[in-house]
Amino acid sequence: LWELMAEYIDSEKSTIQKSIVAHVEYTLARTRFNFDKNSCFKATALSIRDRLIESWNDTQQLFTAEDKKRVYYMSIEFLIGRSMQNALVNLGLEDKYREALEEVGYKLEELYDEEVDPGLGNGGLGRLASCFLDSLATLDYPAWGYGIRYDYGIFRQMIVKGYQVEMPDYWLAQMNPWEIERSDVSYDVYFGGRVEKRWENGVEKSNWIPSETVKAVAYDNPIPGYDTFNTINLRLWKSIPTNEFDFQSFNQGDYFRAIETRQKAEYITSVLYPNDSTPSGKELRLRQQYFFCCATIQDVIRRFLKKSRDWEEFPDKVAIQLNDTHPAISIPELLRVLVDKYGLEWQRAWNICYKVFSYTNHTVMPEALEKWSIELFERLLPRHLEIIYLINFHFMNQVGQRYANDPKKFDIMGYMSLIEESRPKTVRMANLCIVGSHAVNGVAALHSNLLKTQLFARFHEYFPNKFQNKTNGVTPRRWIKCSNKPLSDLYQKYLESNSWLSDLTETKSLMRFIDNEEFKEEFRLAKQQNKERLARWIEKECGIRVPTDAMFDIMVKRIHEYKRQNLFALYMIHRYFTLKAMSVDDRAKQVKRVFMVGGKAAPGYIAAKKIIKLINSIGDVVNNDPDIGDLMKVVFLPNYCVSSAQIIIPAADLTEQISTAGTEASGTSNMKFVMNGAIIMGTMDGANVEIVEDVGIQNSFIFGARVHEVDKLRQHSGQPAGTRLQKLFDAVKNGTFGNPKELSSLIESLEHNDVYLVKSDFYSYIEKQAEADATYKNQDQWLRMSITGALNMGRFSSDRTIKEYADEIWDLESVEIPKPS
Ligand code: 26Y
Repeated sequence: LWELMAEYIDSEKSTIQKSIVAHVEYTLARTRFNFDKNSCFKATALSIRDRLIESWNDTQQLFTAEDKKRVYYMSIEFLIGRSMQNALVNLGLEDKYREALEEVGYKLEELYDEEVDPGLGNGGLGRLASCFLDSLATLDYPAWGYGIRYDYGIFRQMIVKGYQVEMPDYWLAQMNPWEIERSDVSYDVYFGGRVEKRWENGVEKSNWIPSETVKAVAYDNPIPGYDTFNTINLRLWKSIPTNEFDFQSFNQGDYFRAIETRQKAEYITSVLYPNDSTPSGKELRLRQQYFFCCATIQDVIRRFLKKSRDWEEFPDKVAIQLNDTHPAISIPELLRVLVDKYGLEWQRAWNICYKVFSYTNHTVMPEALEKWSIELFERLLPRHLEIIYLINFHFMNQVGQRYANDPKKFDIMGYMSLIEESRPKTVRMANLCIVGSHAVNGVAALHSNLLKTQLFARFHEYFPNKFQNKTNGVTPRRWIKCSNKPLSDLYQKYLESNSWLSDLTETKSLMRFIDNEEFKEEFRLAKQQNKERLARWIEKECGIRVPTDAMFDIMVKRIHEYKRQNLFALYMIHRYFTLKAMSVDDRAKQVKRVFMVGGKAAPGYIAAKKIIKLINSIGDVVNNDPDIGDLMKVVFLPNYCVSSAQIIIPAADLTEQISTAGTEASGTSNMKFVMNGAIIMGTMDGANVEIVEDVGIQNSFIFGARVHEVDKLRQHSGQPAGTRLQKLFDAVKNGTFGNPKELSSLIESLEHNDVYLVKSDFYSYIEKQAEADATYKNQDQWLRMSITGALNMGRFSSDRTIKEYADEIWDLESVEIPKPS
């Protein structure tokens, strides 16, 4: 048997080698004389893609044959991250490829680093979409992702003299070996113009006569599931000009105008908006949204109509999940197509429509909700505006009837209306989504409750059954298996299988080893290896040497006032001053810490950029102070992205999850960190609440105001800071850390209008930090807390989340390619 096995493995190995060599020779047209690392990466990627295409084809054929309901996950962002390792892990081929490549003279891990990291998203929302695709494929659901193929992803962040500098991310400069261009799959998308009315058999009919056309071309990205043959599709749209349209200009000899129109068309998908949570209100952004909704709806309908049938069946075959309000125009777009193109009566179209859609909200902060000015909407999408008015007309009638005898009737209607009677008048995209969907969900229990009781309270009263919770999750394939080899090997060894990767709750059974010294030592060593890997990365990227016997205290996420990187910075200053005030003997007894912060600030978000500068300035002072040495280091980790997250997260001892209670909808890095053995320093916000439920509050450091206390505390946001905090404020204001002309506004806003309660949470924060130090001194206790956390995170696998969506929102069944027996 062994011989047979060996021969089989060997043949697999040579198949891999042959396929790589064939791609080097015929696809890349290279020889062994110019076969470098990057061409080896490309050839390897292409050989993996060949396998993906096979399973992808089988999967699509099966989905078509079975004709079960499909779910379409619509998201304007997908933060895919690198694909090679993920594909190999999911296909179960990582070891075979490693061996095959070794003989060719390359280390697989080095090839991984050759891949660009597609950053087609800003942060949590985009990364969630990608974790969801991984789980949808793994659980064999008939699912598609739909989004935009931006030419430029999220900017590359450079830190120059402590400031963020944004560089364009032209990620397609090198060929993208994963995607499949489908020039045959394309749709026209229209903008502008006017609406014509005519009467047919006593019914008014509308016809949109647009003034602009562009083409949407499909680019398909295979998404393999783990331990299954199913491979699903992420279809991203690119905009290109249409030919017919400019014929006229050409004929009239207006050559330059024709070229201009063509460039305008290409412009639509050229760049991702780098604003996280602050709507830009820009025309191009609305164009992007409609562009991708229009193409997607056409594609979905075409697939539905392949089997001729009744429109009433549409909701039995199609579920569309809206990832926030960004794809909301899909709702009026589907209605438009059903009514104007296929001639359905309004009420019939409406009954179909709301059953198809469901909407996920990702924020409770009112200023982050999307609104589009009526003026812009009318200019770009005149027919859609009419349809939105019509939806609103019917809805307002119903609301008016329901509250007919309520003295506040008109207030309630004003609040629920899809139209805001402000200057300028706007369309409220969240209200459109709530009314046009059969289910609305938040992304963590606390957040979903806030939606019901605060932000959407009136809607919840009106549609009590619409509101649900779907606590976020992350994929253990990327976030443990790919990013933390030492921990994965440990799980494999003690669980004697890899089935924990399909059911993360299995790791809990390892709690039986919590007193086993050998197990604990191996767990500790795994963390140590990850810390050393990160230290090497930091030395290479930032030129700073950090001690790996220090506590690694890490905060990585988009820079935002509500997330409170400023609170973390103030703690660093506090700790620095405390150390400075100590005797040499006392200093020697302190826990060493390396503070790390990473994250991008939206280019126009001045306060966020100042926070980056402040942290770098603190680093300049602390890192160069001979009194401090290795006792404390402050590092800003540049260009935080999916691929750096995979190195950073597994190395953390402590993770800062310190948003003001009630502001962070869920957070997902909190899950990744705890799964990888970090302990939470955090507030009772977002999914922290549920994580603490499962891992135990005694295994976390929880501080600060609870959500029910926040409103009252805000009323005293001008209160004095207290002596210890005021001292830190003064230090920034008098220039101890960076130029006070630039940075003191950060402090002044806390002094006068501390919206996010930095002052009132500060003292309980530093107390918890002291407790973390004390605990860290007891390494055995720290290790137990860390292990207990990691082993109890089963619920936060995105597999659990996706099963809940499938059962409770989409009514979806899995369709699995049979495994060969
Ligand atoms: C309107 C537009 C500018 C916009 C663009 C991006 C608005 C919002 C966003 C992104 C939001 C986002 O990433 N939200 C995060 O979603 C995560 C996944 O649900 C949550 O874990 C996290 O708390 C939330 O901030």
